[in-house]
Amino acid sequence: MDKSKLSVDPVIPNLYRKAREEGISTVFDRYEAQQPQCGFGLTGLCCRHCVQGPCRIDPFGEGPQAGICGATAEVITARNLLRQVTAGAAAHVDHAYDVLEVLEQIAQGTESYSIKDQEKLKQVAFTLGIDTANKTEQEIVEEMCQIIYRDFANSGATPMTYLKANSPRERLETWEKLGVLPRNPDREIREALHQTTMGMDADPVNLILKTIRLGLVDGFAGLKLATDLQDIIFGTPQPVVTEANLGVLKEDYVNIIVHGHVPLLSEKIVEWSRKLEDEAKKAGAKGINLAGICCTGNEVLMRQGVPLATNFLAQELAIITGAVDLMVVDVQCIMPSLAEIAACYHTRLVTTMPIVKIPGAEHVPFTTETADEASQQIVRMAIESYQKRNPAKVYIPREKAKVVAGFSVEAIVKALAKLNPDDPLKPLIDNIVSGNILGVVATVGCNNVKVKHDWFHIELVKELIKNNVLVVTTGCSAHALAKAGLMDPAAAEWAGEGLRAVLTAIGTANDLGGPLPPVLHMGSCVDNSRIGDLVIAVANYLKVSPKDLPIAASAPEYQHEKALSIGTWAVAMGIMTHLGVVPPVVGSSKVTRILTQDAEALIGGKFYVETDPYKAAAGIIEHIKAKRALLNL
Ligand code: NFS
Ligand code: SF4
Repeated sequence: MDKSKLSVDPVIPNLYRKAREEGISTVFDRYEAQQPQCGFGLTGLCCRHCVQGPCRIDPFGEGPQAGICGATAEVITARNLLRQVTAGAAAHVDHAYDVLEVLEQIAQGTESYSIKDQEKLKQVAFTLGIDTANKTEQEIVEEMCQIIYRDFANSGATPMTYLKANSPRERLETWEKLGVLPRNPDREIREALHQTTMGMDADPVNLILKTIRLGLVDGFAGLKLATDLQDIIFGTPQPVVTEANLGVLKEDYVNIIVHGHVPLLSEKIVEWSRKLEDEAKKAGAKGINLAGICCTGNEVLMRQGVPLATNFLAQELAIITGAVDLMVVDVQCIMPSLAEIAACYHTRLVTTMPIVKIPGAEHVPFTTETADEASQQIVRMAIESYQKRNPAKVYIPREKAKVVAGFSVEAIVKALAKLNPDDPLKPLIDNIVSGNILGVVATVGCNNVKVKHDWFHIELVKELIKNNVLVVTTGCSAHALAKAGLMDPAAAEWAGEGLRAVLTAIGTANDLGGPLPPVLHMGSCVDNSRIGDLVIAVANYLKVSPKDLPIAASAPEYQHEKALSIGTWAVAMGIMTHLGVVPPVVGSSKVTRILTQDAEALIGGKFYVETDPYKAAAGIIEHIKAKRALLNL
């Protein structure tokens, strides 16, 4: 494959060539081997929901227009989308539930974890209506767990407490009117799977409304719940300075990479890498160097300043440096190919979760009870592995970028408070009103091998900031922008004049000796809930609905089902959500029209599909300007 077409990340071509020379195939080669990909699948027109199938609908109208059971294009595409969004929501809810169990174990006295952020605990307790006066920390945690567990045990029609407690009234009314308020999240996931089996729902509108409901399940029982509880246990992020790209690997250190999503594991690896530093020195290394990939990388970057190795699409190339002594993974976005590639080097690949085992990897079971022992064992395995590293196979790229990250809502408010201690949101709002900030866009989501790696993220964001749009970001989008230097305060130079002035004013007021970066890293994909919180705070301040704000979201290179469920939640929040990759629904013009047009009148948000970054930027800016006009700005 032509190296120049793979990525805009400067480290990729050399590593890709190294892989080829060593006879290793990567995601790029496997993608090529899959060409041409099936047109029925690409457009969502293939159904395998029963064993009479697979059935396919001819998009050109010449062949069959219904599956064997009679399901039409609109039924099949809507049903497939609902299944994907349900799977995405299930992944996030399962993640949040794991953290909830640990919170409960803290109340029961486990020594593996503790409460780091009492402030956040009180804030979440307050939101849930818990009276914290005269209660011990343990009592507050117990009560909080009970309330949240009740959502998961609820057998009636009552909507989820966690959603109700965290949503603006106008949104709740809209969702109620549409009949999309979720009840018990587990029940919603179960029902959606039922609803999409053979011989069930054949009404595309009803299927799409259920999809929106599952988006809300994701947003509140997944994203918001996970972020809140993780902040309580591990602390709410505050600004950190670190670095990004494979240049963060170090030749004479034990290099450990954490990859996956849930900080329960990665935080422990950080802790034990620091504690076992001396053992690494005894083994001849200068110390232990930790770096992250994917969203668990974001979690430890935001809270611990751990540097970022790379994002989703380059996870294999990290191993191809030959300098990774051990890669430890938990859940989600882990390519099964890693085991085969690690076997070509001294790299040890370690799985830790009962639901993620990869033949060829070593498995070290990780539970709350074994968290400390397992983490020590894994760090020691890395130290052993370091001694087997083959210098002849090592190539560490030089490239890395400076990153200022850690922008939780709390951190943003704290920075703004330096400008106006009594009314911290006012400077932000004033600058939006004056037009210094034209609007705010969240770029989120993955890499997708169908798009030149990182290219869409970077080009889109450069266009936006040039036009005075403030960009907040999470996930692998944040990684792309970090590696491209957009989280270095020096990148404020690329921002338009108005935005640059605001970034400089905030930076100066906070004694940063320069501006804030034009792109604010708000965390992992579950931390999209932070963006939701910020949107709600600004909307409440202005006494409008989130749907009225001059904002948008974009998933330029998304691939995962989780990205589809997050996008659906954003649309349900009233936010126009751009997709840079065509979603597999275009086989039905009706379903496409509902999602990209009709949705706006119903719920305030809609999907906007555009595969050219410059046109997408223009479309987003046009949307922001239209929203400003409606607010008389
Ligand atoms: Ni989000 Fe994060 Fe990356 Fe996509 Fe995967 S790591 S949870 S799904 S690929 S952004
Ligand atoms: Fe075909 Fe209907 Fe079965 Fe789907 S559910 S595979 S369309 S017969």
